[in-house]
Amino acid sequence: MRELRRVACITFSRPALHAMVLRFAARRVLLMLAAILLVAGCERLRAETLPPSFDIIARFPHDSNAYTQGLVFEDGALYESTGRYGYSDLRRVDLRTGRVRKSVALPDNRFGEGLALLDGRLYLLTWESRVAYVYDAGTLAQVDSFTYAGEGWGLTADGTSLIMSDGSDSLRFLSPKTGAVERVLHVTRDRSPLSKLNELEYVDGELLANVYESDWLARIDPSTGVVRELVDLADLYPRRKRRDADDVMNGIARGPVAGTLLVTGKMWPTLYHIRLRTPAAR
Ligand SMILES: [Ca+2]
Repeated sequence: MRELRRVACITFSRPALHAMVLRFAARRVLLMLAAILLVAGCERLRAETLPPSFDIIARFPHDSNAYTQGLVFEDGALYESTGRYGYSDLRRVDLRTGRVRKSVALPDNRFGEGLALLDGRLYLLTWESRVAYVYDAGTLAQVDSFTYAGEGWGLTADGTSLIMSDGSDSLRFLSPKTGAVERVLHVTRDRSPLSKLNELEYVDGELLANVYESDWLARIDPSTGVVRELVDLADLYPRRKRRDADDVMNGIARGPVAGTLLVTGKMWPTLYHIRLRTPAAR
């Protein structure tokens, strides 16, 4: 008992107490570091073992001088709009060979942007010029135009309205006749705005969007704006293989087979025919 009492009454000098506190703090830091490394290792392992989010069905040649802004495929015809001042155009392309069958140049002071096809007419945006050109899809002859506010980035159509992105989280639904705004859809992911929405494609009741400067493809509910899934397409054309001239991923079109897509990037040498491994596609 006397021994126990003595142990219970042990007192520490101040330097010894400081040393103990430091040792205790150092141990906690080491434990936290170990936990962080363990979690990071698990995340890496999980990323390495995740199945790819898509299957590549085919690869087609793509004009590596095409600064792809809009991509549309319908009834066997591939339409593409390209950007940059002095180089912008609208073109009809042979899917298999990548050859440009017919093209219409935009004025040198117009920077081509998104492209949509609705009721036999092609609609093409011009970034900051606030004018949309309307073409006959058969002849590529310009038949009309209208103006819009702000910037024009991506464009698609849901069968009734044009849907336009402007680099923000907002998508504007426009009247194809007048360009008037019918409604604005705010896109969110985990209740936060998802901005930098770029090229668009409306497929099977869903909006698909490239997210500028990323390899993500956002699957958006067109009625609520909620992102159902962000599909990572980074492995489609791995960054380590991209040439200096290759710019960002951009360009989505419905594919020639149901449930498939055609995707590419600005100045990319290849256009990919893919099928997403999403729940909706399974
Ligand atoms: Ca498109």
